[in-house]
Amino acid sequence: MNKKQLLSWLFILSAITASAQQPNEKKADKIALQYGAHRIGNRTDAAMQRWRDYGLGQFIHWGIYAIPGGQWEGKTYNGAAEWIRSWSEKDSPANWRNTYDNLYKQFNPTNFDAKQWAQQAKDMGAKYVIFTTKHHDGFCLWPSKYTNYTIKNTPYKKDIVKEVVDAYDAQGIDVYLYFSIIDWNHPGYRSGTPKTEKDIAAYEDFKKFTRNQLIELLKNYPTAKGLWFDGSWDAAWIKQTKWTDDLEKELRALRPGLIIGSRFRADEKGNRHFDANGDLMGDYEQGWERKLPSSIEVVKGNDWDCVMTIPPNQWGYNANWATSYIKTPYDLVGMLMQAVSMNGNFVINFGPDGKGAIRPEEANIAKKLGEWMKVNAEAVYGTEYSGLPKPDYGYYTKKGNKLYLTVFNRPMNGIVRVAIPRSYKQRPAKAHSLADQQTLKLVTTNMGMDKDQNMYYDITVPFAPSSDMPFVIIMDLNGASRDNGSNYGDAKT
Ligand code: FHN
Repeated sequence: MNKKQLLSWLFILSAITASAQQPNEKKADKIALQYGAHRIGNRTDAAMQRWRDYGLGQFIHWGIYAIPGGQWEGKTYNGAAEWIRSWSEKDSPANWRNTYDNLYKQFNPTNFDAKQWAQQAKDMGAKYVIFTTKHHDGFCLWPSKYTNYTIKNTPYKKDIVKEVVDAYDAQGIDVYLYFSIIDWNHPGYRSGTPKTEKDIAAYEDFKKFTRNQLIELLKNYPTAKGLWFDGSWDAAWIKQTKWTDDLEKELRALRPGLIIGSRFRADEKGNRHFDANGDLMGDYEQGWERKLPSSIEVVKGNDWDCVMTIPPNQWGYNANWATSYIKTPYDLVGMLMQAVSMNGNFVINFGPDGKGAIRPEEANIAKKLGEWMKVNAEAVYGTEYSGLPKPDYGYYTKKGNKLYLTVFNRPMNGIVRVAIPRSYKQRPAKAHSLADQQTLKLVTTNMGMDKDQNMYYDITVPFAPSSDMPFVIIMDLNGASRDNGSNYGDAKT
């Protein structure tokens, strides 16, 4: 190697090292914060490792809003169905608020079968479920001691949260309790910062109530693995820096190993998710709602989850799915692999109807996903970012010495060309298909490109696609880290 070649290699190496460091990059000059992140970097304990390995989760939005399902008296609410209580006077049926606030008196989900839900989630391949104990309307699916607006005072009466926790626990699916800070039912709830004495006292009452309910949930459901917070964006809540910080510590002390995302509290500068120093406040980033990061750099090395609706933006049951695009199992597998390929969990939302049934479209999606997961889950559970650039064929995931390529774009000539940067420590030695364990022909290919930074491995995929779903190639990364081509032809310019 001549001096020029050596210098250019050093330059490439330093560029690679710099880009590899980017995900963990933090601001150099930190400001002193009392209520910022409690920890720098990801948690390393067993509970969090378990969370990290889930890959696929289920979200369930269920509550009183499932009764109207986005419409009432022939009128259609033009928003997310679980927000229907906030229907404006101008567009809604007369006396709507009052109607909504009395709907719980008819909540009697006679088709609800927690065991059936849990079985369906298990068959889909979900490793955890996030269940709405209380959404913004304030209605509690557990018999909270601190309000009358609960399941206990409906014709159904029974503790739905307990039924869900027990059924999912029995299936080995971890449960996370969704809890909305916003509570439209509590008289002390305020969105704007309380200013008058009366408002301040009312909000103090609301804070006590919120704390009581959270402690109650952790005590009532001791197997729940974490709390999934929502509705924490109000100015009033953001201002409660010390109080929320203390409460978070109290909840964690009550339940060692408890997992809480980045949506609970704000730092003293009013920052949510990330504090003023850019450090994550919580155990994982909870900002990926109905969106996915475009590259690994964007997630900055943090744990994260993506929660996704099947229609565009409906979480609770909406009777009318006819006019919107409904994501297909293919779409969802694509999103799942995009998430896990960048160290994220992917959580698909279901909105059961007012009687407790999961709609046929969702049941079908769960079934199709389950069929795919049954064959390909090895590429999902416990895998991580491969350290390789994203291939055009689909997504890489990695576990130990195994590199998984989930192929969405099958090449016309049936040869998948895997490009591995020369700087990458491992090399594919063998390949086989996950679906049928068939060995696939793998040859190294010297493309003879000038100053090429990649090495190429051609894998013949002999099978004609047996379905319209993606398939997975597994590569054993035990190959020696040696070059598969000489540089004899490199230009001297
Ligand atoms: O307003 C809610 C919405 O209804 C839904 O619960 C989602 C789920 O992440 N969270 C809020 C919007 O961010």
